Amino acid sequence: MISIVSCGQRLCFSMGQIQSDEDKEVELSDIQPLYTKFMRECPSGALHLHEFRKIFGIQSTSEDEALYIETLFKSFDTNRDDVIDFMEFVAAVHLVLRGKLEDRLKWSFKVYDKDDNGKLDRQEVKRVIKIICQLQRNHINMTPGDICDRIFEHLDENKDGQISLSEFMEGAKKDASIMDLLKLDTNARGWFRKNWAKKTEFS
Ligand SMILES: [Ca+2]
Ligand SMILES: [Ca+2]
Ligand SMILES: [Ca+2]
Repeated sequence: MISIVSCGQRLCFSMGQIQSDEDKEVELSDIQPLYTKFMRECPSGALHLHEFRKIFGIQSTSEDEALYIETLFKSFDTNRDDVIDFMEFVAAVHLVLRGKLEDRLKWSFKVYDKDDNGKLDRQEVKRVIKIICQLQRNHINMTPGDICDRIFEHLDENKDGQISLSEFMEGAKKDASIMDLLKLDTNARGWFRKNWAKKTEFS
C-alpha cells in the first residue's frame, strides 16, 4: 500500500515493503511536472507496460532492454495489478533518484528475486547480471557467470546456495564493486535521468 499525505507545502509518502524508518519527503514542486507528464502520457491514470516503454523512449527491438524495462516495471507495480498508478510512479521515481541506499538495495533485491520467495538463487542473479552486462558492454569485462560466482562467494554467508535479504544487504555494503551491480545504480538511475527526468526537468 502506498499512501500520500499532504502536509503543508510538502508531500510525505511511504512505500509498502521498502518503507524506511523515516517517511520520505518530496517537494511539491517536484511532483507537479511529474504529474503533468504522467497524465499526458496516460490520461487514464494507470500506466501499462507498453506506455511505460514509450515514456522511456524504448522503440528499439533490443530484447535486453525490453526485459530490463519489464523487470523495472514489475518492481514498481507494488500492488501487482499490472499497471503503475501515479502513487506507485512517484514512489518509484523518488526511490530511484533520491532513495536512501538501504531502500534502493531492498528494491533491487526485489528486482533480482523473480519468483518472489525472499531468496535469490543463481539463476535469478545470473538473469539480472546478464541484462546488466549486455546493457553496459563496455564497462564490464567479466562474464555473467564469473560475476555471479563472485557475488555468491561474497554474499552467501551460510553457503546454502541462496542469498537472503540480510546476506544481500550486508554483503553489498562490504564490497564496492559488488554494490555497484547490486544496487542497479548505473542502470535504473541512468534510465530515469536520460529518459524521464530530463524531459520533466526533475533531477
Ligand atoms: Ca499497480
Ligand atoms: Ca527467489
Ligand atoms: Ca545463504
